[in-house]
Amino acid sequence: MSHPHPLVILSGAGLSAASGIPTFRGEGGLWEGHDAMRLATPEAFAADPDLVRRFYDMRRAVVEAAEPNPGHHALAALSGALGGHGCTLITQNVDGLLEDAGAQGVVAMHGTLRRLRCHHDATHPHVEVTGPQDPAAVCTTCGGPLRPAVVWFGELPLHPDRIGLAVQAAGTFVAVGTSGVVYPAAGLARAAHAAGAHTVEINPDPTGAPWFDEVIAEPAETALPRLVDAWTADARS
Ligand code: BJW
Repeated sequence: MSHPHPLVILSGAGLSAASGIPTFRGEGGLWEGHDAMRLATPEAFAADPDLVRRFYDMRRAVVEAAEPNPGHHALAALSGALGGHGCTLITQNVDGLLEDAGAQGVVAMHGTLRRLRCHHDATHPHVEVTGPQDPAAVCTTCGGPLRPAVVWFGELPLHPDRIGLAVQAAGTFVAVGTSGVVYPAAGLARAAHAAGAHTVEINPDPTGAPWFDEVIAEPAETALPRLVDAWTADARS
């Protein structure tokens, strides 16, 4: 089936599941064993920075040991084949595995585990981090505490203008590996559908949301390599 261009792909934790990175919700998910409100809010960090730092140190260790899977590689190939005008990769994931696979211009709306930012002011210089965060390191501008440069509950996701423009212009919008629970990311497929895009969900446990025109009930790592072949063939024809 032909898919109108440009393509906009929104990925979630399911994309990285085959790389050994746990998803958030459902059986074995991160939020099953951890209380999100005690770990993933600015208030939680202010109340117990050591607890939050340890949680993200553990997450960073998992990510640093992980490799991109065929789903990441397929999306990287798609962005290479279609370019920035033909394809926008938006991800909620903070693991950087799309970039590791070679994808260019990834819009990481929930930030990254690979940098730290000032807790008081996100515009102060960010710092790259590997391994555990040094608890003694502080913001070079104001001396404030450093925290993972991820977007917590109650904070504004990044790049809203770029995302809004891409969604409004999408010919095809694909949501892959996301439960559609967390807003504003969860509203993007519906907005794309309302703006006239063909909407596709890829998820072995589909959400059942009525705004998807096509549902592919299959893991990202098997579905994406096949679909990307078809989407890039569309572009070549
Ligand atoms: C596979 C697979 C395979 C498995 N292949 N698939 C009430 C109503 C509406 C909104 C709100 C509300 N109350 C509060 C809000 C706002 C809140 C929100 O949405 N809360 C909901 C929980 C209700 N949102 C926010 O706070 C956001 N900011 C905001 O709204 O700003 C405006 C505002 C500001 C101030 C006041 C009020 C409003 C920010 C959200 C930030 C989310 N942050 C996190 C943590 C990031 C850092 C970290 O990693 O620790 O982002 S939470 C977590 O969830 C993470 C993810 O990016 C995000 C989404 O999860 P995702 O990716 O969908 O993963 P899962 O686990 O949920 O699903 C995985 C899926 O994969 C499943 O469906 C599987 O079936 C599938 N799968 N294997 C393909 N192999």
